[in-house]
Amino acid sequence: MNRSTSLRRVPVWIGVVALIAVAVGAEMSRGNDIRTNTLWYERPANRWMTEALPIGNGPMGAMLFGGTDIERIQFNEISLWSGRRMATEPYVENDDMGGHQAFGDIFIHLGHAPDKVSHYRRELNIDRAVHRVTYEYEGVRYQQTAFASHPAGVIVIELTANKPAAYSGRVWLTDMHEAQISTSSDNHRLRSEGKIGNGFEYEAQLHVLHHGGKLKRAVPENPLRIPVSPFGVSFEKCDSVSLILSAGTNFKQDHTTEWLGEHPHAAVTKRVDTAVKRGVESLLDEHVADFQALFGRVSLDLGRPSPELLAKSTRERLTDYTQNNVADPHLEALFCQFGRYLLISCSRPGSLPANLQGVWNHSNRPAWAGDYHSNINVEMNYWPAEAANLAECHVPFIDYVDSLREVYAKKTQKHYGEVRGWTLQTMNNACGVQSWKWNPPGSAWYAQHLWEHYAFGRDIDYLRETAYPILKEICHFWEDHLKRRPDGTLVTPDGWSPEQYKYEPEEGVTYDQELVYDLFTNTIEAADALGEDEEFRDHIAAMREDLLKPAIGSWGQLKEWEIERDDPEDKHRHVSHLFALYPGRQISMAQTPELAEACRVSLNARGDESTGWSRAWKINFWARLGDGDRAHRLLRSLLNLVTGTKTIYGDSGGGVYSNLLCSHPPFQIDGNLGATAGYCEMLLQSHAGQIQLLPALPAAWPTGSVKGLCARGGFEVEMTWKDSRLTSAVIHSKSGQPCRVTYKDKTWESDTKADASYHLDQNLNRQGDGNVTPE
Ligand code: FUC
Repeated sequence: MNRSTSLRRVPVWIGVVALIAVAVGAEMSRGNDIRTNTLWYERPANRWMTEALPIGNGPMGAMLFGGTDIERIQFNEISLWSGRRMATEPYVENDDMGGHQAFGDIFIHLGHAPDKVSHYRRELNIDRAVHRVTYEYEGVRYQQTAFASHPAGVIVIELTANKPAAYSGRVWLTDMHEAQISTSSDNHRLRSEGKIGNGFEYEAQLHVLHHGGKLKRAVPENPLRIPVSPFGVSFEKCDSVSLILSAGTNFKQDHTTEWLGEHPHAAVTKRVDTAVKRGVESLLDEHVADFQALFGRVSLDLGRPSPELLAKSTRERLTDYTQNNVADPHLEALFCQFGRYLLISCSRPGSLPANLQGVWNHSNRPAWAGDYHSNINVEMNYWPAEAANLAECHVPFIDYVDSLREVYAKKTQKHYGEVRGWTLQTMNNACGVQSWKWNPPGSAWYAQHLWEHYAFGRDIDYLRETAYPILKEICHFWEDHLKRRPDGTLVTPDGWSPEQYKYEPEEGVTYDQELVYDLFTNTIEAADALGEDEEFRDHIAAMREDLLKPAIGSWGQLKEWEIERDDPEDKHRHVSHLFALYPGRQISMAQTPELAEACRVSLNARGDESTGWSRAWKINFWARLGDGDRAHRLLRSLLNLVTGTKTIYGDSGGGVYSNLLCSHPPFQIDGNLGATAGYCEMLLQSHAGQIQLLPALPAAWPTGSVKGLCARGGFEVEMTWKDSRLTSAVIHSKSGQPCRVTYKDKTWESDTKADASYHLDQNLNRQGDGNVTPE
């Protein structure tokens, strides 16, 4: 499936920004520049989940430990799934969805005893997506550089030293499913090739390059005290050693082939061969340019850190922040950008979308199967995609939805009887198998993402060819499934407010009603944009009128159910009835202030502390309520340093690990990505027919600047502020849509000119001659 039409055209000026970013990145990488977005630590990682650092190129991810005695690089491929594959012909009912699988590890035995190592530093520079380990051992300065290249499709690890012949050691490749591991006759390449019971074939190849010294087959003796294949490669007295890894499966995103494609051998071989010929330096240059073309679009400055803070490792800064209540807006900005880093690293066009752990997974039985969870989690993964200027990273999710329509339609008909369209269950694998509870408005939630990709990007061909047909078929489901009461009201018949176990399915649950409303609104606007399908559009608009609407309950709360069951003591992590506030737009401060106030009452009752993702959602809610300080309080509560990895559903354990990965617990990436969306909502909103500048700026960020955030209608925004007041703004219009900009009580209306930038001062007066700067 080629979605190239859905990729937005990148205006020249973004390219220029990217080039500047490349130059600044190169400058910054030399020192400890405060502009650098870097996570760093004084010790190697001991634990995968809480300490190791992630790199990824979309389909492949790796977690790096930075060991000096034994280095471990654990890796994944997004399509390696156990469980069944769903097909339509013949259609067989099945709910064995298996789980996302771990792939393998690279172990490098270097033998540099930790107690003799000095000047150790392990860092992940997220401006460049490069992981680096440096240290001294017995008078030699060692350096490991690792990155995951999207264009080359490989992971590269380079070991260098400041003295010749410094490297002697061994490399092993392991596999999590007992594949055969072979070593090529020239000892340069290790290869694992296996098959999972469900028919998925997979392969990894690891090429070992060296300068100086020699390579030979490692003897079966294993100093690692961990199970590895009998053969590895040993290197002796090398000046440098580089490892090039690629992996793949025969997964194909096509149910008509039962999700199976070609054996990955040829593609993996080609990627590794090509990368070996290119060499590490050229691969690194290409990787940094590719990564920065996405990452460099947004810069965020929330305040300069003191030299004392800068001298501290990320773990120490988090400890100060969590335990000593130290203000650290620079760390907060880093956490925002870390979400963008993660999304770029695990969600690139051409492969599966980010699952519960993105792509990083060290277990064959990950929590909740590492699945695509439809009642909040996979959607939250994609909340920042458009607003944080990563529209391309949204494409894997859109392709995934597209790939499942037909299989989901079959199952929907089995379950609901004579209905058109489709919806889905809560737990989902990559190949159409679903399990656990039905989530009737789940497909409407997916449809919101298809709409948002258009709303921000304004690619009318994408809307016509990809998004609209899907929106329409999901509307068909609701046309057939909604129940009309004698008084004319339309209600969803069998709803469940996730995951409130106490109640049986019932009519008119707020979560369902709001999602159907959102679907209808998006479909109406889509038909208007296309100028087509008037009759259907009007029919949907009439149905939307009749939908049961959100209502206010006896204690001022937004009612979660039609029957008043809301308990002010209920601290449930799901806050599904506030969908209409965020990410929906049925409720807003500007248009429905009373309902917005009811959301505030509900949120106060629910409380702040919960699982990681729940805290992230609440940042977005408070931002939409225009309460920057409360949103910031939630951000602080999410940036809570924790270590526990056992599953907890309640209010303890939610936060982040020292590697900044979000803790549900355990690790779940939705909280990282949902938080990044939250920052966007604090700084810029565009859901209510206008662009609001700094709608929820907290007192904790009195001075700052942001560049590159996106607004619906095809806009990019740059702002500076000082003493908690806007000082300047540049609105860049890509598509020439009219726009209304607001800041506090001021408003400004734009012309309709594509590819134009409008420079505004703090009073929203245009600055400069002629006011419009065409590109
Ligand atoms: C939902 C949540 C859980 C968890 C799971 C993956 O079911 O209720 O907290 O995040 O998804």
